[in-house]
Amino acid sequence: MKVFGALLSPFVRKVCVALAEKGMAYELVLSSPGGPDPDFLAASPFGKIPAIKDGDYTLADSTAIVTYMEAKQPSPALLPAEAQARGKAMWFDEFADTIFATSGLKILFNRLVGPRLLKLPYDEAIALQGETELPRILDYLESVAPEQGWLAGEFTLGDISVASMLRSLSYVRHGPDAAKYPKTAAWYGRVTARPAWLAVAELEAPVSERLMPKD
Ligand SMILES: N[C@@H](CCC(=O)N[C@@H](CS)C(=O)NCC(=O)O)C(=O)O
Repeated sequence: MKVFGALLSPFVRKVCVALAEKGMAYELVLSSPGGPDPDFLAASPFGKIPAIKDGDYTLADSTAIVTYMEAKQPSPALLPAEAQARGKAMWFDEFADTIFATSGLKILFNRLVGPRLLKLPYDEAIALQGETELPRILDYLESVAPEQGWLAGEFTLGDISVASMLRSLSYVRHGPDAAKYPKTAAWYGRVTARPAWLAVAELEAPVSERLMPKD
């Protein structure tokens, strides 16, 4: 399976970690939003990352892709069978991809992706706005982060999605803060110690070496 994208993106990292959790082989094809690879554009009708090509089958959107993977290879499950746990897993995935990403990406795009990577117009005022929105989101996360184990009881897509958003924010100095958010930081530590996460982190290492703040 080909995954089009770049590992700085929380959505791309989420798909790669989910594939690694399932032990499914993939090739990461470095792609930026918008193109120009025709295979990527065919897989992602709106030019967003990630997208996949699996044989002749193409699909965009991280949650759609993981849902496809889950049906294709149900074990180990990332979406629980039990109703309440599945509902919570989807909630945390949605929380990460919409509420958290809406604010977090204001910072990531306007401090890193726009100015340093894609050389696109950026606006520090939008980054500052994202920063004012983050505390409510991080306070919520701290209130639901479990003392042990995972966000939805068992380990699910929700853990991967939320941790991946936090990982991307560490590129702009908004990663987990153990002093302020100890339960979140401990849970994040558990997610990022899993072999699947570590395998993707190894792929991401050249990106982090280049772009992570040094102090
Ligand atoms: N809901 C989508 C969001 C994908 C997304 O917005 N990706 C960003 C990169 S982090 C992107 O491609 N942005 C470019 C654009 O919106 O045109 C998913 O989960 O895959």
